[in-house]
Amino acid sequence: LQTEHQLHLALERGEFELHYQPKVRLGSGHGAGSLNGAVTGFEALLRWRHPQRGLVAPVEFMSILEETGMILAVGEWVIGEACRQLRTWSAVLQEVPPVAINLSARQLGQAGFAETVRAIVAAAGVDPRLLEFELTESMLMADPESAVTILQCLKAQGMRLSVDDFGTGYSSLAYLKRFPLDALKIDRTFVRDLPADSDDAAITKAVISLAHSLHLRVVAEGVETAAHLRALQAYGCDEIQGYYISRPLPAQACAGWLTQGA
Ligand code: G
Ligand code: G
Ligand code: MN
Ligand code: NA
Repeated sequence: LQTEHQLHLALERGEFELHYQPKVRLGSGHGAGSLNGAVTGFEALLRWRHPQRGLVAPVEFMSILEETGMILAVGEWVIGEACRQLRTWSAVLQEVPPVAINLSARQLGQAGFAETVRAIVAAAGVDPRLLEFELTESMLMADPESAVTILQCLKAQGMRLSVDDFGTGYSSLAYLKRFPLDALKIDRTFVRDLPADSDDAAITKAVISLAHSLHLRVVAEGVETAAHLRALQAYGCDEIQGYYISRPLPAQACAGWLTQGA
């Protein structure tokens, strides 16, 4: 496959890069104007800097990485790169917010994944508490017993764990309780039509209530308008992420968020 070969070359040639999208705290007193002071972390998002095509988004290549198993090598690069970035930020800042990394099912199912992560993070000399992993419900529920074991290993190393796209898959509440989670991320499909859509409003409030009952933080994704922000604030959502706050940014462009944040 032409593209598979190209992706191998991309990894060898260092054409992958991470962009970072801030998440911000949604305290009751905050207006949109003061959000820079409330960064709680960044989500790392993979991009391919193609010499001719420019910046290529994961929708164009993630399925190939997953089908071919290349996601294991690229995923290790992502963890290492996030650690290098954390080191860079730690050198110039007193307080560095954690970076969240998306995982694929193949990575979670890989034998020795937790040990691989431990080795990468130790080699980079990064505090494991500065790393968070985002997992989808389908990844967790495919083999929940082994997911519990792997998540416990990652948690024991100090990493944070969150469920991505929450509400779009099938989670067993019994397992939600057993996974050592820190946060649920409400999928952006539930946020898009807030506050007008009363079903989405009901679902969002229910997820926030469920999360808080389980002592988890709630992050709403896909916040694109002031109306989204205000609705989520009224429902008691803890954190928000989305284009209204910031697009995913190249590392060098995060400075404004870092210096005023944490
Ligand atoms: O960045 P963007 O919104 O285009 O991402 C599209 C999808 O690709 C999202 O589902 C996101 O979780 C996924 N994705 C982005 N970066 C990574 C990554 O480093 N690893 C994995 N496994 N998925 C990623
Ligand atoms: O599946 P996951 O939640 O990891 O996907 C993250 C994706 O969502 C990234 O590709 C990111 O670029 C995208 N994204 C981030 N904020 C917004 C937003 O406000 N609106 C939309 N439509 N997409 C967003
Ligand atoms: Mn994500
Ligand atoms: Na998501």
